[in-house]
Amino acid sequence: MSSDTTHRTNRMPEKGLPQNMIIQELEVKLQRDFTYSSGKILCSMCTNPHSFAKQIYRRYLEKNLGDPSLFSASAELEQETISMLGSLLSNPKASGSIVSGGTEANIIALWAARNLAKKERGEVIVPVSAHYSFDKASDLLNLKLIKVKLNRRFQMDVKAAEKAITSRTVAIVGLAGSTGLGVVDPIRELSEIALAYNIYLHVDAAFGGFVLPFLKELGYKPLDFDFSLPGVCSITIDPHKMGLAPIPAGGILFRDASMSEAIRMEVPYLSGEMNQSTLLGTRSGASAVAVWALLMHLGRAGYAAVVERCLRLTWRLVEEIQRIDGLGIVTEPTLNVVGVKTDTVDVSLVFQELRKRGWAVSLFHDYLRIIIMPHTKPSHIKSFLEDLQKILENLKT
Ligand code: 0PR
Repeated sequence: MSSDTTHRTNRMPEKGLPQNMIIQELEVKLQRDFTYSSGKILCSMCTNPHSFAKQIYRRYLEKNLGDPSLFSASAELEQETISMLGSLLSNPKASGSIVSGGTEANIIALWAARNLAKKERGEVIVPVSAHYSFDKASDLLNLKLIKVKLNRRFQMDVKAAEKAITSRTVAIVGLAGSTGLGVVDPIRELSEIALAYNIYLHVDAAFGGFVLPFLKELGYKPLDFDFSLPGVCSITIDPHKMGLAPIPAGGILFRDASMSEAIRMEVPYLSGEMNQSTLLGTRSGASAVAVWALLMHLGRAGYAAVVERCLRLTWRLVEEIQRIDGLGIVTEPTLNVVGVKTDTVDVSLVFQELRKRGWAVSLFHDYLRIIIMPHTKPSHIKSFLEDLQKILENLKT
């Protein structure tokens, strides 16, 4: 028996079991998992996928984009999806792929940058706030990651980035929605530097890609981050985060096809024109088709409405946090990510106490990260704040 109440399965049964029995057992075994619908998940960039996307995903499960000679229609839908995402990011001519997530997208971007630069002992300049997928990417690609400091607003320090440029620099990475605080780096300035030094600029908008394009029409301050800036070569934008798509669905978009060609592999033994520009071989066509369907179903207005709800609730949370004695925010949010700090009690104890009450938030160094996703309702935030206040009072006494 394992530490919890369910039995640990370690061998395939000799004789198969009836489906309903297995489903029953799964229901028991999976009970311990958090669910989005409970409202207790306040630490995730993922959410319950949209029901229409789930339906489409199930319907086209057998599609394999690893072999576009067999699934050429699915491959075409993938390209239409990339064009739609490209137009959301000010470049309908973008090329790219629907991939397994932000990690694969970031690896692909640095892979292309490295191959284009053709430099020995290549270096990549990232802000210290960059997602750990860049550590993975640089390790895999044998690139040295140069991490530069942040300014007072938790953005990449542009001067420090410029200073870090050497003859070995193959890419600069800017974040459009940092993992920790949802901060957007000064991408316009980075674009100018990238052009001046002729260096590849990748923008990680894994989270922000489905939020930032809507800020202006929702009355928030718009921020430049996309292909409208001429130095931006590629962008990560993940449908399985704020895009409401089923996991796995990441997106890597290149300004033009010549960039993705830097990682293109010919696969001569499969029939038809066969090449791949992704890390994975066999990969989900259902993911790409589901994203296509969801973009068509929600449209710009649908996504704007989702973003509006999340941002409104984010700001309500910020106001409430600021009213609670001993609590404050790390920085004013740009997206639906809030850093909460306390100077009266140990933040890791607050984190633990929240867990005991069933709340999942993230602990980043000295603050708690809360992400308001589409599954989060005002009632969840209300009861979260009540629990938080009780925890603070108990810890203080
Ligand atoms: N880039 C940024 C800016 C990210 O925040 C993330 C993931 C990635 C890239 C990598 O994306 P994939 O995880 O799709 O490869 N950031 C989330 C985080 O670390 C991932 C996550 C999602 C973590 C859901 C927990 C969770 O419950 O917070």
